[in-house]
Amino acid sequence: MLKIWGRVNSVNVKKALWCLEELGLQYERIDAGMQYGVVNTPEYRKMNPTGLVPTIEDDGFVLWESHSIVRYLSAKHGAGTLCPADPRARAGAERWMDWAFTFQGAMRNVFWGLIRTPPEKRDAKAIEEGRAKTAGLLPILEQALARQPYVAGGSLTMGDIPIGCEVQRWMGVPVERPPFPAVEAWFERLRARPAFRKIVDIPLT
Ligand SMILES: N[C@@H](CCC(=O)N[C@@H](CS)C(=O)NCC(=O)O)C(=O)O
Repeated sequence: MLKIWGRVNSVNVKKALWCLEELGLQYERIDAGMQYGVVNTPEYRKMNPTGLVPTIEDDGFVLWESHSIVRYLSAKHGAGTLCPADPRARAGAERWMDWAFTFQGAMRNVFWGLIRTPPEKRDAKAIEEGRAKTAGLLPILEQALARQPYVAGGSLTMGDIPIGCEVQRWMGVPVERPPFPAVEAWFERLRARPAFRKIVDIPLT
């Protein structure tokens, strides 16, 4: 059975888990990272020299980097669905996967500041800068989703997975959010999916 290492509150682990669930695959998850450790053991470092999560092992094939894992699983088990068959449609989906790391970078101080830092230690300036930067990126996603229900077209693809996980954090942090109706409608479509509710849309910790 496929194995995945990573704690459930990691945004990057969520991407791989959501993909596994969408594809209906069986897997064994092993807690790793932060309070669980594991990532600094020689055995883990041999699999993943970055010491980060997630990592998967699929019948002897080891892979790390969450977006590469989502690409791999989608190509192997979701060809024509999560992984579009047409090269241009596939590239369109992958473009949003790459852009999700831009979004993650903007959100980093907002998430860490408000969710993982005690109030007395928060850097309000860094949080506000991150909030403004994230709000400044959202019109790009809004324009795409005003044209079509999912980032790469009419149905859910791997392109929605990383950015869906990142936007869940944006929707969950206590900040002022300018209205983005198409993004909000897309987020509700994601929320209607059992796999998204089970893996991604859980309280932020
Ligand atoms: N680009 C990598 C980044 C992985 C990463 O930064 N993972 C974080 C969790 S989201 C991590 O391992 N943090 C340290 C830890 O949990 O111990 C990926 O997408 O897989």
